[in-house]
Amino acid sequence: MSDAKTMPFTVEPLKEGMPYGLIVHGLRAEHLADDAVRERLRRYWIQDGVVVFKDGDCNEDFLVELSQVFGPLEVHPMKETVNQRRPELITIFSKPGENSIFEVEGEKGANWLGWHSDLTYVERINHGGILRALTPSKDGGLTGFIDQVTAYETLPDDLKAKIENLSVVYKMGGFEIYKYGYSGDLKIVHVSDFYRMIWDTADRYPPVAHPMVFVQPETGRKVLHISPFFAMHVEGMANEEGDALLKQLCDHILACPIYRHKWSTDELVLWDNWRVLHSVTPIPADQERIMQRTTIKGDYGLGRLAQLPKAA
Ligand SMILES: O=C(O)CCC(=O)C(=O)O
Ligand SMILES: [Fe+2]
Repeated sequence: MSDAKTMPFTVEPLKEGMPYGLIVHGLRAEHLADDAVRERLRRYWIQDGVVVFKDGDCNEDFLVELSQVFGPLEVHPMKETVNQRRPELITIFSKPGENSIFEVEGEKGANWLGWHSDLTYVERINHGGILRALTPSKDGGLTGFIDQVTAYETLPDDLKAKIENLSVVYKMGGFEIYKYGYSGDLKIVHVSDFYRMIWDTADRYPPVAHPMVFVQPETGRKVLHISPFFAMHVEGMANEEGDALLKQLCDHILACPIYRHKWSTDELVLWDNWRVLHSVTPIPADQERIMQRTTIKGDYGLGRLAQLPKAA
Protein backbone atom coordinates (compact mmCIF):
# COMPACT_ATOMS: atom_id res chain seq x y z
CA MET A 1 0.00 0.00 0.00
CA SER A 2 1.78 3.11 -1.25
CA ASP A 3 0.61 5.57 1.44
CA ALA A 4 1.99 3.33 4.20
CA LYS A 5 5.57 4.17 3.12
CA THR A 6 5.86 7.09 5.49
CA MET A 7 4.60 5.03 8.41
CA PRO A 8 6.83 3.02 10.78
CA PHE A 9 4.81 -0.14 10.05
CA THR A 10 3.70 -2.08 6.98
CA VAL A 11 0.18 -2.89 5.88
CA GLU A 12 -1.42 -5.63 3.81
CA PRO A 13 -4.98 -6.74 3.07
CA LEU A 14 -6.58 -9.02 5.67
CA LYS A 15 -7.13 -11.83 3.20
CA GLU A 16 -7.03 -12.29 -0.56
CA GLY A 17 -10.34 -11.23 -2.08
CA MET A 18 -11.82 -9.81 1.17
CA PRO A 19 -13.64 -6.53 0.59
CA TYR A 20 -12.58 -5.22 4.02
CA GLY A 21 -9.89 -5.56 6.68
CA LEU A 22 -6.15 -4.92 7.01
CA ILE A 23 -3.11 -6.42 8.73
CA VAL A 24 -0.68 -3.94 10.30
CA HIS A 25 2.79 -5.37 10.90
CA GLY A 26 5.29 -4.00 13.42
CA LEU A 27 3.34 -1.36 15.37
CA ARG A 28 5.04 -0.56 18.67
CA ALA A 29 4.14 1.58 21.70
CA GLU A 30 6.60 4.37 20.83
CA HIS A 31 4.92 4.82 17.43
CA LEU A 32 1.73 5.95 19.16
CA ALA A 33 3.41 9.23 20.22
CA ASP A 34 3.17 10.38 16.58
CA ASP A 35 -0.15 12.09 15.74
CA ALA A 36 0.19 11.10 12.08
CA VAL A 37 0.35 7.43 13.11
CA ARG A 38 -2.72 7.83 15.33
CA GLU A 39 -4.62 9.55 12.55
CA ARG A 40 -3.68 6.84 10.05
CA LEU A 41 -4.80 4.07 12.41
CA ARG A 42 -8.17 5.80 12.95
CA ARG A 43 -8.58 6.01 9.18
CA TYR A 44 -7.93 2.28 8.77
CA TRP A 45 -10.45 1.50 11.51
CA ILE A 46 -13.22 3.48 9.79
CA GLN A 47 -12.30 2.59 6.19
CA ASP A 48 -11.43 -1.07 6.65
CA GLY A 49 -13.51 -2.18 9.67
CA VAL A 50 -11.15 -4.88 11.01
CA VAL A 51 -7.44 -4.39 11.72
CA VAL A 52 -5.18 -7.25 12.85
CA PHE A 53 -1.93 -6.13 14.54
CA LYS A 54 0.97 -8.58 14.13
CA ASP A 55 4.73 -8.61 14.74
CA GLY A 56 4.59 -5.61 17.05
CA ASP A 57 4.02 -4.95 20.74
CA CYS A 58 1.37 -7.08 22.41
CA ASN A 59 0.82 -6.72 26.13
CA GLU A 60 -1.84 -5.39 28.48
CA ASP A 61 -0.52 -1.79 28.59
CA PHE A 62 -0.25 -1.66 24.81
CA LEU A 63 -3.77 -3.08 24.43
CA VAL A 64 -5.09 -0.17 26.50
CA GLU A 65 -2.87 2.52 24.89
CA LEU A 66 -3.70 1.38 21.36
CA SER A 67 -7.42 1.24 22.17
CA GLN A 68 -7.28 4.85 23.41
CA VAL A 69 -6.18 5.96 19.92
CA PHE A 70 -9.77 5.28 18.80
CA GLY A 71 -11.61 6.96 21.66
CA PRO A 72 -12.01 6.92 25.42
CA LEU A 73 -12.53 3.48 26.92
CA GLU A 74 -15.62 2.56 28.88
CA VAL A 75 -16.26 0.13 31.67
CA HIS A 76 -18.43 -2.64 30.22
CA PRO A 77 -21.96 -2.50 31.70
CA MET A 78 -21.93 -6.27 32.28
CA LYS A 79 -19.97 -5.82 35.47
CA GLU A 80 -19.54 -9.58 36.03
CA THR A 81 -16.95 -9.65 33.19
CA VAL A 82 -15.00 -6.54 34.25
CA ASN A 83 -11.39 -6.91 35.36
CA GLN A 84 -11.27 -5.66 38.98
CA ARG A 85 -7.69 -4.47 38.74
CA ARG A 86 -8.13 -2.68 35.39
CA PRO A 87 -11.80 -1.86 34.83
CA GLU A 88 -11.26 -0.81 31.19
CA LEU A 89 -10.62 -4.50 30.41
CA ILE A 90 -12.98 -7.43 30.34
CA THR A 91 -11.89 -11.07 30.46
CA ILE A 92 -13.68 -13.82 28.54
CA PHE A 93 -12.98 -17.30 29.95
CA SER A 94 -13.45 -20.85 28.75
CA LYS A 95 -12.33 -23.31 31.40
CA PRO A 96 -12.81 -27.09 31.30
CA GLY A 97 -15.65 -28.05 33.62
CA GLU A 98 -17.00 -24.48 33.90
CA ASN A 99 -18.36 -23.97 30.38
CA SER A 100 -21.68 -23.71 28.65
CA ILE A 101 -21.98 -26.29 25.88
CA PHE A 102 -23.78 -25.72 22.58
CA GLU A 103 -24.43 -27.74 19.47
CA VAL A 104 -24.77 -25.58 16.38
CA GLU A 105 -23.88 -25.61 12.67
CA GLY A 106 -22.60 -29.20 12.91
CA GLU A 107 -20.25 -28.53 15.84
CA LYS A 108 -20.48 -29.14 19.57
CA GLY A 109 -18.39 -27.20 22.03
CA ALA A 110 -18.06 -24.56 24.69
CA ASN A 111 -18.89 -20.85 24.80
CA TRP A 112 -19.94 -20.43 21.16
CA LEU A 113 -21.32 -17.00 20.33
CA GLY A 114 -23.67 -16.22 17.43
CA TRP A 115 -23.21 -13.28 15.04
CA HIS A 116 -23.62 -10.03 16.94
CA SER A 117 -22.41 -6.54 17.55
CA ASP A 118 -21.58 -5.78 21.16
CA LEU A 119 -24.04 -3.88 23.36
CA THR A 120 -26.83 -3.82 20.75
CA TYR A 121 -29.09 -4.67 23.68
CA VAL A 122 -28.57 -1.19 25.17
CA GLU A 123 -29.28 2.24 23.67
CA ARG A 124 -25.66 3.33 23.34
CA ILE A 125 -23.61 0.87 21.30
CA ASN A 126 -19.83 1.07 21.86
CA HIS A 127 -17.84 2.07 18.78
CA GLY A 128 -15.39 -0.80 18.89
CA GLY A 129 -12.98 -2.96 20.80
CA ILE A 130 -9.62 -4.65 20.65
CA LEU A 131 -9.27 -8.33 21.52
CA ARG A 132 -6.21 -10.21 22.61
CA ALA A 133 -5.75 -13.92 23.40
CA LEU A 134 -4.03 -14.54 26.72
CA THR A 135 -4.51 -18.29 26.25
CA PRO A 136 -5.72 -19.30 22.79
CA SER A 137 -7.46 -22.67 22.59
CA LYS A 138 -5.57 -25.19 20.48
CA ASP A 139 -8.71 -25.84 18.43
CA GLY A 140 -11.92 -23.89 17.79
CA GLY A 141 -12.52 -20.50 19.39
CA LEU A 142 -12.04 -18.66 16.11
CA THR A 143 -13.41 -15.13 16.17
CA GLY A 144 -15.34 -14.45 12.96
CA PHE A 145 -16.05 -11.07 11.35
CA ILE A 146 -18.62 -9.99 8.73
CA ASP A 147 -18.64 -6.53 7.14
CA GLN A 148 -22.06 -4.89 7.12
CA VAL A 149 -21.10 -2.27 4.51
CA THR A 150 -20.63 -5.18 2.08
CA ALA A 151 -23.85 -6.69 3.42
CA TYR A 152 -25.77 -3.49 2.59
CA GLU A 153 -24.14 -3.00 -0.83
CA THR A 154 -25.04 -6.52 -1.92
CA LEU A 155 -28.72 -6.30 -0.93
CA PRO A 156 -31.20 -6.21 -3.82
CA ASP A 157 -32.57 -2.67 -4.45
CA ASP A 158 -36.15 -3.55 -3.50
CA LEU A 159 -34.96 -4.81 -0.12
CA LYS A 160 -32.84 -1.68 0.40
CA ALA A 161 -35.94 0.45 -0.21
CA LYS A 162 -38.11 -1.73 2.06
CA ILE A 163 -35.83 -1.48 5.10
CA GLU A 164 -34.77 2.17 4.78
CA ASN A 165 -36.93 3.32 7.71
CA LEU A 166 -37.32 0.09 9.67
CA SER A 167 -35.82 -0.72 13.07
CA VAL A 168 -35.16 -3.90 15.00
CA VAL A 169 -36.01 -4.50 18.67
CA TYR A 170 -33.21 -6.11 20.71
CA LYS A 171 -33.19 -7.77 24.11
CA MET A 172 -30.53 -9.20 26.38
CA GLY A 173 -31.43 -12.69 27.58
CA GLY A 174 -30.62 -16.39 27.60
CA PHE A 175 -29.64 -17.79 24.22
CA GLU A 176 -32.92 -19.74 23.98
CA ILE A 177 -34.67 -16.47 23.02
CA TYR A 178 -32.42 -15.81 19.99
CA LYS A 179 -33.67 -17.06 16.63
CA TYR A 180 -31.10 -15.38 14.38
CA GLY A 181 -27.30 -15.25 14.21
CA TYR A 182 -26.61 -18.87 13.26
CA SER A 183 -27.77 -21.32 10.63
CA GLY A 184 -29.88 -24.37 11.40
CA ASP A 185 -30.85 -25.23 14.96
CA LEU A 186 -29.15 -24.23 18.18
CA LYS A 187 -29.08 -26.85 20.92
CA ILE A 188 -28.21 -25.61 24.40
CA VAL A 189 -26.64 -28.73 25.91
CA HIS A 190 -25.49 -27.26 29.22
CA VAL A 191 -25.68 -23.80 30.84
CA SER A 192 -22.80 -23.02 33.20
CA ASP A 193 -23.35 -21.27 36.54
CA PHE A 194 -21.62 -18.19 35.09
CA TYR A 195 -23.88 -18.02 32.02
CA ARG A 196 -26.93 -18.63 34.20
CA MET A 197 -25.88 -15.75 36.43
CA ILE A 198 -25.37 -13.46 33.39
CA TRP A 199 -28.63 -14.54 31.73
CA ASP A 200 -30.45 -13.93 35.02
CA THR A 201 -29.42 -10.26 34.83
CA ALA A 202 -31.52 -9.79 31.65
CA ASP A 203 -34.11 -7.69 33.47
CA ARG A 204 -31.49 -4.99 33.98
CA TYR A 205 -31.65 -4.32 30.26
CA PRO A 206 -34.99 -3.06 28.92
CA PRO A 207 -35.70 -3.71 25.20
CA VAL A 208 -34.20 -1.19 22.78
CA ALA A 209 -34.58 -0.39 19.08
CA HIS A 210 -31.87 0.39 16.52
CA PRO A 211 -32.42 1.35 12.86
CA MET A 212 -31.63 -1.33 10.25
CA VAL A 213 -29.67 1.14 8.16
CA PHE A 214 -26.99 3.44 9.51
CA VAL A 215 -24.90 5.88 7.46
CA GLN A 216 -21.23 5.90 8.40
CA PRO A 217 -20.73 9.64 8.99
CA GLU A 218 -17.09 9.81 7.83
CA THR A 219 -17.69 8.03 4.50
CA GLY A 220 -21.42 8.29 3.72
CA ARG A 221 -21.51 4.50 3.22
CA LYS A 222 -24.63 2.71 4.35
CA VAL A 223 -24.32 -0.14 6.85
CA LEU A 224 -26.82 -3.02 7.19
CA HIS A 225 -26.93 -2.35 10.89
CA ILE A 226 -28.52 -5.53 12.25
CA SER A 227 -27.12 -7.69 15.05
CA PRO A 228 -28.74 -11.09 14.35
CA PHE A 229 -27.95 -12.31 17.88
CA PHE A 230 -29.88 -10.16 20.42
CA ALA A 231 -32.55 -9.37 17.71
CA MET A 232 -36.15 -10.07 18.69
CA HIS A 233 -38.31 -8.71 15.86
CA VAL A 234 -38.80 -5.88 13.37
CA GLU A 235 -40.27 -2.94 15.26
CA GLY A 236 -44.01 -2.65 14.58
CA MET A 237 -43.93 -6.02 12.73
CA ALA A 238 -43.83 -8.65 15.47
CA ASN A 239 -45.60 -11.04 13.14
CA GLU A 240 -44.91 -13.63 10.45
CA GLU A 241 -44.17 -11.05 7.78
CA GLY A 242 -41.66 -9.20 9.98
CA ASP A 243 -40.00 -12.45 11.12
CA ALA A 244 -39.64 -13.61 7.49
CA LEU A 245 -38.07 -10.27 6.56
CA LEU A 246 -35.64 -10.41 9.48
CA LYS A 247 -34.71 -14.00 8.61
CA GLN A 248 -34.14 -13.03 4.97
CA LEU A 249 -31.84 -10.18 6.05
CA CYS A 250 -29.93 -12.33 8.58
CA ASP A 251 -29.51 -15.12 5.98
CA HIS A 252 -28.12 -12.52 3.58
CA ILE A 253 -25.68 -11.27 6.25
CA LEU A 254 -24.47 -14.80 7.06
CA ALA A 255 -23.84 -15.46 3.35
CA CYS A 256 -21.43 -12.48 3.14
CA PRO A 257 -17.63 -13.07 3.17
CA ILE A 258 -16.42 -14.20 6.60
CA TYR A 259 -12.95 -13.70 8.03
CA ARG A 260 -12.22 -16.09 10.91
CA HIS A 261 -9.27 -15.24 13.12
CA LYS A 262 -7.29 -18.15 14.56
CA TRP A 263 -5.62 -16.78 17.67
CA SER A 264 -2.02 -16.70 18.81
CA THR A 265 -0.73 -14.77 21.83
CA ASP A 266 1.13 -12.08 19.86
CA GLU A 267 -1.74 -10.52 17.92
CA LEU A 268 -4.42 -7.92 18.57
CA VAL A 269 -7.64 -7.51 16.60
CA LEU A 270 -9.46 -4.17 16.39
CA TRP A 271 -12.94 -3.83 14.91
CA ASP A 272 -15.53 -1.15 14.28
CA ASN A 273 -18.54 -2.41 16.20
CA TRP A 274 -20.88 -0.06 14.29
CA ARG A 275 -20.25 -1.80 10.96
CA VAL A 276 -18.70 -5.24 11.58
CA LEU A 277 -20.35 -8.25 13.22
CA HIS A 278 -18.43 -10.89 15.13
CA SER A 279 -18.98 -14.44 16.43
CA VAL A 280 -17.01 -17.20 18.14
CA THR A 281 -16.86 -20.85 16.98
CA PRO A 282 -17.28 -23.57 19.65
CA ILE A 283 -14.25 -24.43 21.77
CA PRO A 284 -13.49 -28.09 22.64
CA ALA A 285 -14.84 -28.49 26.18
CA ASP A 286 -11.51 -29.81 27.50
CA GLN A 287 -9.48 -26.82 26.27
CA GLU A 288 -8.84 -23.53 28.03
CA ARG A 289 -9.26 -20.19 26.22
CA ILE A 290 -8.79 -16.79 27.87
CA MET A 291 -9.36 -13.51 26.03
CA GLN A 292 -8.98 -9.92 27.09
CA ARG A 293 -10.89 -7.04 25.51
CA THR A 294 -11.28 -3.28 25.66
CA THR A 295 -14.54 -1.41 24.98
CA ILE A 296 -14.12 1.79 22.93
CA LYS A 297 -16.78 4.31 23.87
CA GLY A 298 -18.99 6.17 21.44
CA ASP A 299 -22.60 6.94 20.66
CA TYR A 300 -24.02 6.83 17.16
CA GLY A 301 -27.10 8.51 18.62
CA LEU A 302 -29.89 6.39 17.09
CA GLY A 303 -30.61 3.82 19.80
CA ARG A 304 -33.73 4.21 21.92
CA LEU A 305 -35.90 2.33 24.39
CA ALA A 306 -38.57 0.13 22.80
CA GLN A 307 -41.41 -2.23 23.65
CA LEU A 308 -41.77 -5.96 23.35
CA PRO A 309 -45.22 -7.02 22.05
CA LYS A 310 -47.67 -7.97 24.79
CA ALA A 311 -47.84 -11.71 25.33
CA ALA A 312 -50.95 -13.14 23.64
O1 LIG B 1 -14.02 -14.37 22.59
C1 LIG B 1 -14.01 -13.77 21.51
O2 LIG B 1 -13.26 -14.08 20.59
C2 LIG B 1 -14.93 -12.62 21.30
C3 LIG B 1 -16.00 -12.55 22.32
C4 LIG B 1 -16.91 -11.39 22.07
O3 LIG B 1 -17.94 -11.51 21.48
C5 LIG B 1 -16.50 -10.08 22.55
O4 LIG B 1 -15.42 -9.93 23.12
O5 LIG B 1 -17.26 -9.13 22.33
FE1 LIG C 1 -18.94 -9.65 21.29
